[in-house]
Amino acid sequence: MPPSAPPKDRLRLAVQKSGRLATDSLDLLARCGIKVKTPKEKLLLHAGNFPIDLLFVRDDDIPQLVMDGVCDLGIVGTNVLEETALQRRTDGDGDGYELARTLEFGGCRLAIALPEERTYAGPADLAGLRIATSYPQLTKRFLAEKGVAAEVVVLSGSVEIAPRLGLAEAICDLVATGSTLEANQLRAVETVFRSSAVLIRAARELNPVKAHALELLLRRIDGVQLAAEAKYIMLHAPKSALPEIRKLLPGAENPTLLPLAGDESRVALHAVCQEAVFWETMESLKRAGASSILVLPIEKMML
Ligand code: PRT
Ligand code: ZN
Repeated sequence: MPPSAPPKDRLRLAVQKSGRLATDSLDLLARCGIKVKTPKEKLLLHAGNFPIDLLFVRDDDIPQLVMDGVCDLGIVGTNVLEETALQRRTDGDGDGYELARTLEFGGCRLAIALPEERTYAGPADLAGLRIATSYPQLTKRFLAEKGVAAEVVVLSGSVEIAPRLGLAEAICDLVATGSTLEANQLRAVETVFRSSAVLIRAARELNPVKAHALELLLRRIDGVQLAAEAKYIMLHAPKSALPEIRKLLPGAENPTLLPLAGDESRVALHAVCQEAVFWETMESLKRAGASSILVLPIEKMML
């Protein structure tokens, strides 16, 4: 059993113990300078260099750990979060949490899929079907919004084989690449919910020590996410080509211009590009007169 209440001076963050969000969650924390040494055999780990403890649990438990006040923070998919919140509202339980940050991993969608051979013209075609899912609340909400009466069959896993087993005519499951659906001769016909990982926090107020730690953590997450796409670009260019070259740099503010030794007509340009720099951009820069183009990754940013 997890400890009942987080300590006064350390944040407690629930993360998935193992699964699709586990590695990305720990990677994000590591890039925020939060390192936990011991492997995840332990339920609760203390970060040595930041006032935060990590609680390793199943992803399904994360929303309620935060909503019940056992953890201050949690990293979870919005699919699980919204399903839990709807269930708790149905059960009359509180569902207090706040979205702290949307994270750039765990992207997927909850979709209704039908056997490939089945025709589909719109939601009305789902009427009277049995739809197997691990997300009954989100599925029922979608059906209610579309005014469709269908039966929802709750399965905890392997939902994609339900039609073959004769348990249902349709499924409502998470889709990322679509290869699981394809392997089971199913095709997605409706998107019920778009999901990504998020950092959530308990709705209650934190004491000043924890509030300060959370503020630092959020700033670091912003720094990591800002830097994810950003690139540092360096190139040489004729002074006359600078207006065109500056227009080609994606999301760059004022670049730095430096003289080149022994060449009055050309300069070195350094700039931070906030957006991805593709090969096509580099080729356009080259055509505009740039040379010696270097694109470097940026690890962290603080604006
Ligand atoms: O043990 P625990 O309960 O913690 O883990 P779990 O098995 O319930 O969840 P896990 O690790 O599979 O997923 C955790 C979270 O990752 C989900 O709640 C989503 O927020 C997110 N996520 C992102 C996904 C996917 N992509 C995904 N593709 N979760 C599951 N899938 C499954 C999907 O259910 C289907 O079986 O992958 C299959 C489809 O993938 P494609 O690529 O073939 O379309
Ligand atoms: Zn789970």
